[in-house]
Amino acid sequence: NGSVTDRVKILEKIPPVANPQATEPAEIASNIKYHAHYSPHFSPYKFEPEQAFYATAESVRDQLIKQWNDTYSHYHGVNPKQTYYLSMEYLQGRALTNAVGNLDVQDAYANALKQLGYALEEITEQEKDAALGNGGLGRLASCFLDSMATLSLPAWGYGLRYRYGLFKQLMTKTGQEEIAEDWLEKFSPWEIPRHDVVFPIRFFGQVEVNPNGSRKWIGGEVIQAVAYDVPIPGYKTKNTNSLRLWEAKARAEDFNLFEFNDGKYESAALLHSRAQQICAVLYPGDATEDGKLLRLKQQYFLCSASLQDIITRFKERLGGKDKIQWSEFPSKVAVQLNDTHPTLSIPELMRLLMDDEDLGWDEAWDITNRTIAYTNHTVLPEALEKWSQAVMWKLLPRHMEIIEEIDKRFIKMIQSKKPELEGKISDLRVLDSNPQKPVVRMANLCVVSAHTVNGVAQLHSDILKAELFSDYVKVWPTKFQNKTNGITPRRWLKFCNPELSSIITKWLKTDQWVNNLDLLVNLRQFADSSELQAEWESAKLASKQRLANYVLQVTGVSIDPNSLFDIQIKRIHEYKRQLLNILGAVYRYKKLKEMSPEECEKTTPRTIMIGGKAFATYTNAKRIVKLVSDVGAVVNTDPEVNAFLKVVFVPNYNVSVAEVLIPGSELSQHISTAGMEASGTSNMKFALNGCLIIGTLDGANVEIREEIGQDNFFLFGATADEVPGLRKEREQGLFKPDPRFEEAKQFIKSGAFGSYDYSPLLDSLEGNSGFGRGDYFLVGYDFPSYMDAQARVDEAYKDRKKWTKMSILSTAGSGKFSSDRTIGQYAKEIWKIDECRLP
Ligand code: T68
Repeated sequence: NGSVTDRVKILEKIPPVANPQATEPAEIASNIKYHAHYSPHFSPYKFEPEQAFYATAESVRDQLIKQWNDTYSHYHGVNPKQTYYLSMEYLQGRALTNAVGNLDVQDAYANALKQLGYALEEITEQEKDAALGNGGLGRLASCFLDSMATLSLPAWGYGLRYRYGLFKQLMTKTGQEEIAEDWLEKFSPWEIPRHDVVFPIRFFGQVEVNPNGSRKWIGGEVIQAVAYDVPIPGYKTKNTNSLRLWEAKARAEDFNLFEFNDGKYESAALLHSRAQQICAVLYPGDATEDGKLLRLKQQYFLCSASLQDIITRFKERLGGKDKIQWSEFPSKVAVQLNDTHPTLSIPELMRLLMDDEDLGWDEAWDITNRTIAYTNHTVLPEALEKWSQAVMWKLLPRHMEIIEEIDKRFIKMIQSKKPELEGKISDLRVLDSNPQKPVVRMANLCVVSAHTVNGVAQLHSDILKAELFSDYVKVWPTKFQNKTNGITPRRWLKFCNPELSSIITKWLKTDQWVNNLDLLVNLRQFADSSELQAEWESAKLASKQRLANYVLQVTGVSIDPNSLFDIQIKRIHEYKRQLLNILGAVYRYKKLKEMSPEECEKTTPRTIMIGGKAFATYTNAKRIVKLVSDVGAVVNTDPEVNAFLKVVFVPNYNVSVAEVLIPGSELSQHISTAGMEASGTSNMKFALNGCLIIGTLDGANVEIREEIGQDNFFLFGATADEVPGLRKEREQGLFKPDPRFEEAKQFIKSGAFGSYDYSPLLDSLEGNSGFGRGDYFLVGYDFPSYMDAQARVDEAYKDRKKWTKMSILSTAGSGKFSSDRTIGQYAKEIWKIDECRLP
């Protein structure tokens, strides 16, 4: 890497040429130079890494735009049934590595950048993560987009273009602090504004009844939804799909010039500032009434804009037939709701069909039902969305009329067809008319209206059928399905772990595994080969070294790549039990302190890393973050134990941090209370990268263990069917805690990790937690079996040959967890769509 003047000199020698089809390094370098000069976002002649990143990204985008246009016109011509994936969240992470990888121009780009004085990695590091999501649900949506494009499926994502995505987590003396993450600070090179794709969105107002009985929603305030397309390239296909993100904008005529000239600047621009609020932040705090209203506006904004767009395209593709066959709509359109957040699509589609297209109720209902499917991602009662009827009447009066009618007709249907469920009606209804707080239950609205409802792992889907939705199963026995989650092997193995990927390709003698992940089973036959094991271990060591460098850079803590790298990364939540992990670490630390130096030498040295964000208003989660970092501060500076234990809180966990952590992991923790984690997806990423799992029989852990073999999985803890009984026993005071559990808690209480008041956290583990649900997550009950499993881990790690074999078998058994498999099943079993591959 030369100096600035060197780079300018190099740059001078390269002619700027815009060529979206460039594949040769020299042509690509010219294309990059073209953008550095003629897409003038920066002052000319600056070609620092940042400018080089934007110019490189724009040159990649040229190619994406070409493929996107070709794909769009292909779909337009063939007019196949198309899926629309509606999600309030996408966790796309960085796009450059993925785009050049999927376009298969990685080497050419590396070479072109070399000519310009840069290494590709240096440039990709410049990109900010697009973090338009919270956690697993958002990342799942992004993996699905990758698989839909890779399978050449006519399928688009719809979402919101948040100005500020998920907050940036700063670690300070008091724990987590949130600051706004400005992913659009400069601009995003990946989005293409479509100023011609604009739809009006109404809020508030009233319902007008016409003399013929038809109804129309009028008045209120109207803002505009403008489309921004993010191209989604598939791997080994030219199909490039779209993630269409909506931005809210007020109309020019709503800017009150008269008032502005009169000095009333704020009221003059009132609608403009209200429009801006809609896409300002991902998941605005909804503790206040205004916050709730804003969140509801966001949801409706996504649903209405997307459905208007879908209907417009449906009409366009009918190719000038003067009579629209609405009954054909469900054979051209499948809409998938990612959780209940886009539920308003249901009454919105009904409204558009009835009020704008003059269809009758029965026809509109039939179309809506045959179009919409719903995915559930949680059984936690507090996470099931409920909206106040009062707020809904105010914001969406026509939709409330429609929801009331859906509710009324559902009750009637049950009374006539399933009279035995009469007593259950009040639980099954869409409206909860409890006079204290009348609400709309969004999950019920989805189940009643959608043609298919699915869970995200087998155990979760079974629980939905047996518990949460059991009575609906009696009404619609075939409505419920399972679609076990998956992850894209492109981002989560090929691109983030190139060392391991090449080894796999070498041993399988093909790189076909990248889009046929089942081929990984063929690694099993080599699991005992000492040659493969040596290569495997050296790839792991390289990734561990990279991870150690990263940890040093962001925390200042130096960790030993020869210690066992043990990682738990996910949102901080009590049910995910980071507290169990840290209590285990505390116990380990205390025992090390009691050991002689010789005894310490016999232990397995460990580096425990925990990362994740706590929701800003979730105080107990924030206390957990604080406890982890306090334990780290003591342990990491204690010379007696330093060589045997380190505890690191990895700050600001996000997609690109995961891409460094996962390849370098050897053990990962997926230790939720059984029955509470719907699936988990990082468990799949870790297993795929040859990391062993310590975990409960929860979510997709169950299926991972089946696939990779029970001997390769460190299992512990109560099972989902035992949990309710154990909670009861706990309430009745029948629980006898393990002395190790008491000792760990006592050690924290003694002030060993500082004087911060952890009592609310520790008290939550007692019978009298104040919530009336002492140790609801059963940390105390599972602690002894967790510690026993950890002891098995320590033993297993001492036998390196055996450990490496287990690691190989983890990767070999991960084929099922490709999101290509998941999306293939959605396409066939729910959406009924076929591949529509660009020739
Ligand atoms: C997760 N859910 C599940 N919710 O917890 C996880 N955002 O088990 C599963 O693997 C994953 O979904 C994918 O299926 C979430 O991530 C959210 O992020 C959420 C919840 C409410 C509102 C907004």
